[in-house]
Amino acid sequence: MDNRKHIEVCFTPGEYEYFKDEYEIVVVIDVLRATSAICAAFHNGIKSIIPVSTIEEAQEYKDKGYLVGAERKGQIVEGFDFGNSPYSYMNDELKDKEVVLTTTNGTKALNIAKGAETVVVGSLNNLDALCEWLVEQNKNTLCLCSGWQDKFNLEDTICAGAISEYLLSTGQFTSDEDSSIAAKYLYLSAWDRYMGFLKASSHRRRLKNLNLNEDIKYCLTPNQTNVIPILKDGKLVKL
Ligand code: 3SL
Repeated sequence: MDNRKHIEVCFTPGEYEYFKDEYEIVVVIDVLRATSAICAAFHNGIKSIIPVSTIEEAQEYKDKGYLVGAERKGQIVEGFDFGNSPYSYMNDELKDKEVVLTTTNGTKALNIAKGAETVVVGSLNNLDALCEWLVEQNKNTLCLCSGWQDKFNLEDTICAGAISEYLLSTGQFTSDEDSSIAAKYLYLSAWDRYMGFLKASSHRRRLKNLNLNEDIKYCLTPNQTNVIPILKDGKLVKL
């Protein structure tokens, strides 16, 4: 009997319904930039983040006096406190604070996954720490890529492929889905040159046009932190 656990990849939130219910752990990935910013926030001592899907929900929290980050199409939404840059969260004033965050795709994916037994946040920035923890858990695991407006994107898929490759290399895990195999091969083509490989990717172009090159470099640099944000009762906290 094959006792190995599954590590699989779902390319977009729109496909999640075909995968859900089979996995104990869901890793939500939005490399550019939501899950990288969330990891940066916890690395810098934030207490918790409430991810919300819509600007309306974010506004309700703002009206109640919360600090609220809001991003749409790469830009800070007018009237909110900050957006989605990892650098916005490297700020001592946010230490031990609870903030609310809404982003185009990342917080939407987190909310779609929230019915899963365990939901954690993945990025290239916390890659090794996350993979070591997933191996210890030894549970069926799904990487949910946030994509861009329900379309496939390269950077989240490459990160999912990196996680898959690490877990498969232990011999404890197996992958069946073609999406998982494709993610692994994309990662193997890109692992030593993320910036170059992603040069033509749609979201890298979008962010470059907004002069967000430093954010891109930060988000594509692996293993800058050991934090693993986890969803508990609708809030992200540090594991
Ligand atoms: O889609 C998202 O959640 C964001 O990360 C997009 S952006 O990088 O802020 O443009």
